[in-house]
This record gives sequence, structure tokens and C-alpha cells, in this order.
Amino acid sequence: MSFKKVSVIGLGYIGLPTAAVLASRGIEVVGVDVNQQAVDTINQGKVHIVEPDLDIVVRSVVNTGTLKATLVAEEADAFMIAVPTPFKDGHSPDLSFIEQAAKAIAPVLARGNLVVLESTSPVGATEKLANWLKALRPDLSFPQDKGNQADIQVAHCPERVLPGYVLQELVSNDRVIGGMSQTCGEKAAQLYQTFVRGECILTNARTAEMAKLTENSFRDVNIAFANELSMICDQLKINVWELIKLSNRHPRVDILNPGPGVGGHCIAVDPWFIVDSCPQHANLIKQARLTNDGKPDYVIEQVVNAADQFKTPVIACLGLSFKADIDDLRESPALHIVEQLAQKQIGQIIAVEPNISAIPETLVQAGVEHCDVQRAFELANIIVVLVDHKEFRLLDKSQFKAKVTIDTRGLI
Ligand code: SAJ
Repeated sequence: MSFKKVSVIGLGYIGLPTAAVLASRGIEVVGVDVNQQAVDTINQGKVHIVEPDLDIVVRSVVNTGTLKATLVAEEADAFMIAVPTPFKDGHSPDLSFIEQAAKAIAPVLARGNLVVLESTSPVGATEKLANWLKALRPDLSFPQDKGNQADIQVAHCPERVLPGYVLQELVSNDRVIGGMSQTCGEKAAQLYQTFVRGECILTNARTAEMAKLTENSFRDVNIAFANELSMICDQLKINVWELIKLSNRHPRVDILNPGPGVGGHCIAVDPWFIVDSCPQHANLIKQARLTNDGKPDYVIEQVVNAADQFKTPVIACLGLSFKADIDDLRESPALHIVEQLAQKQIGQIIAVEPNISAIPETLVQAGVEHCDVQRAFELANIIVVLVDHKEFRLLDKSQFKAKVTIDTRGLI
């Protein structure tokens, strides 16, 4: 079967690049989003999110007419759902956006269609999606009842791209494809093979869901180990960066980097989906989340103690984003630390973030000054390294000698 027309539901950090890449392969793509402003922006050939080179691809496919955005779903051969799956209070997953997507596509679903869930999801979400669609379209058959013979094929194929490298990784990464039946998986693989150079590996939907959660939990647990080590080393007066470098000389040891905490919308969220679905066994995974979430408070305490040494502390915080060389402040431990420090009124707070033109209003209101790194060094007596942006990596490290420095990233 060939895919002449594909619909992508949710035009965010994953949906828009996926839609654009598919369209660049000559497939007619209709992107659907509830945000009128996003739809209008895309139809003007522009982008509403920051991702290297995405603007160029979107402009080109909108100009050639292969990509358009709409508010209301249209008939298509395949539907790819890339909507957010945040967690609710108590860390349980919120599937309401997937349910909304099911409601949006149900009226236009037709026999022979493929529906792929790309959103990071707790185990069982693909089955839930299929059941929502079944309830809305009792005239069609679904794989939970009819297996390979179903009218509609349903699969889960989690996105695994790294922010900042989305366009490359969309094409080069291997894809885990979990079909609700063998036919579902095979049909989804055909769709991905139109733009993926990596391998498409088939499994069932539940395993594919868990694979994605496992990948991000693996990172989280290993970062928690590094963060725990960093606090132990502070206590024992050992340089954790030297320690990790030495330990990693062992051929079977590969410790990740400590930091001010774990940010972003993936690694700090997905492990909770495992904890929520199996709390009696997910002890290590849960503790890793708690350890990483506790790291910002530890850094704040270090800064407060350092500020105590000065009559008029001026504290320069280097970096606000959730990791190096991006402008994304969502769930950023660095931003949280700066906000908290400003609230504590322990001195003047300066923020340096070369990837954004203006700091968030909350920081402005709290009296935080935004300036470049050289001015920060002129003014500050305490330097807190929160993100290892390239602008900071390139600094002459001797500059830090005259300051009290709290280096959460091992920059110096
Ligand atoms: N971090 C550390 N120490 C490390 C590595 C990372 O403290 O050694 C911190 C970062 O500073 C950041 C956070 O962890 O605050 C997450 O950064 P990241 O670069 O590890 O990952 P993300 O959140 O940008 O993207 C991840 C990726 N998953 C994995 O690497 C397993 C990406 O492939 C996924 O597609 C993405 O999550 C997602 O959407 O789930």
C-alpha cells in the first residue's frame, strides 16, 4: 500500500518536523492542530518552535503545497498522533490530548486507514486509543477485536529524537514499531520507511510503549547516580568530575554527568509513567526521580551558603535553559534555581542566557538582571554555572579564580 496523503495530529516539537519531513518526500501532508496561531504561522511557511533548519524545510514544503495546516481533520490514508502526554497531580499520566485526537480523527476515519500513536505513552495507551476510536466508529472494525482482519490498523511508534538534532534523528534513528497486530506493525513500518533510514523494528504495542519509557528511565537513573555521587563527593572533599573520569577508564563503566537537576519534558516525566503503572516494583526508578528533582534544592543551599560570606553578594547564574546550546526553558532546573534564589533575596541576582533575547517576566519582576557573560564577571562575586553553553565553555577559565564559583556542570 502506498501512502498518498498523511495527516499529522499535533504540530509541536515532534509533529511539525515529522509532517515537514514526510512532505519533503512528496507525500501530501495535512497537519492538524487546535492552536489557530500555529496553523496560521505554518500556512505562511513559518514555524512557531525553535529547531535548527526546521524553518527552511517548512517554508519549502508549504511553498510547494505538500504541507498545509488545518484546525479540522480531513480524510487521509494514515493518521500520526503527536500530542503531549503530560502528567497530572500525583504523577499519573494525562491522556486527555490523545482522547481529543481520537475525537478529531474519528469522523473522517475510513476502511483501510492506519493510525499511529507517536506520543510518549504509558503502557496500554495504544489499546485505549483503539477503544476510543471503536466507541466513536462502531461501523468500523479494530485490531483489538479483528486482529489482522481489522478495517483500521493501529500501532505505537514512539518518537526518540533529541531536541536540537530533530531533523537528523527523525531520519537516522532506528524506530521501534508496536503493532496491535502483525498487519498493523507491517503497515506502520511501510509508512516510516518512506522517510526513515534507520531500521524499523517490529514488536507489539505494549512493548513499544515500555521501550520508550525504559530508554528515558535508563538515562534518569544513571543521571541520578551521578547526582548522588556529586553530593557524596562534596561531603568527602573529592572532585566528582575527576572521580568520574577515572572510573570511566574501566572498560565496563560509563557514568553520566551530574548537573543541577534533570529538565526537559521527557526524562523528568516519562519514568513517572512506569512508577504509576507498577508502584510496588518501581522503587529504583522512583528514587532516581526524587534524587534528580531534589538536586536543584541542594544547589540553592550551596549558593545561599556562599552568599553568607559576602556583605553585598552579587550572584551571576550562567545559563537558564534545561541543557546546553538550546533556548528551551521548559522544566529547566536552572530556571527554577534562579527563580528561587531571587525569591530568597540573598543578594543581587544576574542571569546570563545567550540563547534568548529576554528573560522570563517572572525573573524581571523578581529583580533579576539579564546581561552578557563579561558584564556578569565584572559585577559578580559569586558565579553559579548552571548550563554548559558553548559561550561558557570557551571562557578563559582563569577568570573564575577571582570568584567564588559553584560549578554544577563541571565546566571548570
Ligand atoms: N543531563 C544530565 N546529565 C547527563 C545527561 C543529561 O544532567 O549526563 C540532563 C540535561 O542537562 C537535561 C536532561 O538531563 O536537563 C535531559 O537532557 P538529555 O539531553 O539527556 O535528553 P532530552 O530530554 O533532551 O531528550 C531525551 C532523549 N532521550 C534519551 O537520550 C534516552 C531523546 O532521545 C528523546 O527523544 C527525548 O528525551 C524524548 O522526547 O523523550
